[in-house]
Amino acid sequence: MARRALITGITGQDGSYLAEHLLAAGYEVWGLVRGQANPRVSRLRKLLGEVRLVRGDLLDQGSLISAVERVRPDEVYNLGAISFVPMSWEQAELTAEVTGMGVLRMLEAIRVCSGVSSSRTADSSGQIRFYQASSSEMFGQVRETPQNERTPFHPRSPYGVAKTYGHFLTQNYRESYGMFAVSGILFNHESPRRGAEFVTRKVSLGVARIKLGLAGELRLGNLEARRDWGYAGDYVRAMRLMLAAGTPEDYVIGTGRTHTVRELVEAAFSAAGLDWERHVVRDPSLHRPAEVDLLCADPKKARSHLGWEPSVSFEELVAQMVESDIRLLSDGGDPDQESSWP
Ligand code: NDP
Ligand code: GDR
Repeated sequence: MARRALITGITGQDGSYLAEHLLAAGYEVWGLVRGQANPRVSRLRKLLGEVRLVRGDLLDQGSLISAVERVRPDEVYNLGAISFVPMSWEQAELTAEVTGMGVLRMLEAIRVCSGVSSSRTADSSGQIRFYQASSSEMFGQVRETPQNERTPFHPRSPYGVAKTYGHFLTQNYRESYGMFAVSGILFNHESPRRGAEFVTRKVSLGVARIKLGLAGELRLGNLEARRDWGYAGDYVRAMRLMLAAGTPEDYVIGTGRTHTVRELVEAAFSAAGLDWERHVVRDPSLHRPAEVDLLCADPKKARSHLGWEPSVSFEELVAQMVESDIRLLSDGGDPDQESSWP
């Protein structure tokens, strides 16, 4: 019998790559989708016709219980979230509800549907396995680098705080009920399917527009922040490996290399043969109320326990994203309409 996976956040970047990965591995894949007429669902359908859909929302406990009852998954991947950090200051309460409390609702749906009692069960075999999309944003203001599974958290945004709640709650359900519940602490990962609001895609689209004569400048905020950027297709492999492991444990996933936003910009413009200094405008209104200055992963545990390695370098990733966006815009694609996914 094929293993059955339920993915929340299936219409997002990671949801699409994870669904592709699990389908290729022979899984039956279900995605939780919300809203009456979500345009991202048709984009997903075009890319991955075999995915089955079930309606539900992380804000609605009953809908999650119904979804788990209907799908009867072996594995649940909770990728759904408000994931754009600046939005979490504008809609802090909604972020807490979706990104934080959504984890509680999903864990409760699994606990109730699998009949896990309030006392700790000795054996987690045969239970629904749960993956929580935790984030390097939980580290926030770091006092040590690189960051590993034992590095203390000091989140710097309502998003980071909500993720930290979800992270500890996942750990708590594992300890309280013996559930196979794990968190992947993933560092930034990108791709041609990345949302246009995140800096890598904003830059690759900006470069493509300038290259094609559709724009003259690109406005950016803090160029000095450092991130550990990897390729999304590599990171979804790690999610599945965590749920296939013998014991439920949390893992840091990243490349172990860090770059400034300025280096990202230089690499992207030079991939298109352009000089970034002639086009980039610093816009202080894009600075955040509190910044995460430096992130760099120490992924040793994932390497030694799961055999996980990233396969795409920073330079390859940036060049691929720029090339893909030049092609997309040359073909008349409109990334703002979210109509097309490379
Ligand atoms: P995206 O922003 O691309 O996708 C977010 C997904 O969440 C969308 O499918 C969206 O669906 C869904 N969603 C939003 N609100 C709700 C809700 N109320 N109920 C159910 N689903 C909802 O994120 P990514 O794919 O980049 O990231 C996946 C997860 O991993 C997120 O939780 C993110 O916070 C986390 N993460 C991401 C990292 C990265 O670098 N990409 C790094 C570390 C963690 P809809 O189409 O309905 O809006
Ligand atoms: P991040 O990603 O906040 O790390 O969260 P983002 O790409 O938004 O920002 C990265 C860094 O770039 C700086 N920056 C800008 N960012 C954006 N979006 N737009 C700009 O114009 C700009 N100029 C400079 C930011 O200040 C920041 O330092 C992502 C999300 O996917 C989260 O959901 C996830 O948890 C973390 O990665 C790990």
